Amino acid sequence: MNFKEEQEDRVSYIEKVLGRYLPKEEGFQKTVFEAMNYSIMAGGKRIRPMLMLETYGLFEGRDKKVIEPFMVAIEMIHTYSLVHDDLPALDNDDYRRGKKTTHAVYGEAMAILAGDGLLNYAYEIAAKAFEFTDDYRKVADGLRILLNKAGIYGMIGGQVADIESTSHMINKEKLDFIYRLKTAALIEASMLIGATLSGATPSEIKTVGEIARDVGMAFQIQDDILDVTSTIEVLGKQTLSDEKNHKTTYVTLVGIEQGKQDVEYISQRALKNLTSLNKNNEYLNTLIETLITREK
Ligand code: GRG
Repeated sequence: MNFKEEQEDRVSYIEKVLGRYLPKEEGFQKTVFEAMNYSIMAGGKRIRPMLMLETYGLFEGRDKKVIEPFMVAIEMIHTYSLVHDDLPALDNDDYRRGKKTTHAVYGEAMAILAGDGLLNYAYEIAAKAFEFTDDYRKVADGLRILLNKAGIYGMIGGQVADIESTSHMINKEKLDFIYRLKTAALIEASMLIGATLSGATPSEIKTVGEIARDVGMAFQIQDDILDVTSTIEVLGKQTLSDEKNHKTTYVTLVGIEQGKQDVEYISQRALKNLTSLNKNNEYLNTLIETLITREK
């Protein structure tokens, strides 16, 4: 199998696992279940659960039953952040993952609730990992990482600084802070949970954290580049969204060419760090490489 086929294989496995944990669309709260399921099954690259699973495998984590609830949880938290980010009060976007955004289909109130629902349900599902192992300590550590990186010292904190930085220029230091929190934090959570649940040593976990931070930073810079160079057809969401929302981005600060070079440099640093772990996961290596030139 080539890399693309292996990737499709993994995406279809992840979507099968997601499917097993989705709420049934029934009862008086049926509409919010529909909106949650619409948002999460709308597509997406599934990078976060994929990085989690690959990092778990990197350290010989074998029992998929334990990692699966966390994979579902991270994708649900990521999806909630997109649903809320697209709301009229935030970026006010109509397309996401090639489909109408959740608020465009279900209305603003239901989209807010669907986001809230995904966030809370994610934690309920992650806690199910306790049912699949006697090693409660590892699951508790995984939960602590998930809660922290999604919260005010992670993704939400980054989003706060991001919102307060619209309509005026900010410096590189503040932009780095925003990207580290609003985007890299969930990628860090993904890889750190994979490493923690598989029993990696503290020093290995530290290195994984550094790799993940680099992958997350490069991912957000590439996101900025694609916002000005891509099209809605390829990206599945509106382009020039940052300009519309008067945001300082990596591209406005350093330009497209320097941005591309930085994506390459930061990703190569991550790959070097990955090699230093002396573990072998060819797929993870190639995945990080392909993110450098990703087109969507
Ligand atoms: C609570 C009102 C309220 C808002 C919260 C926390 C938050 C909104 C937003 C998080 C910030 C955010 C959306 C960062 C963008 C990260 C990013 C690059 C997303 C795109 O990820 P991909 O490309 O998306 O992996 P797919 O669709 O492939 O899953």
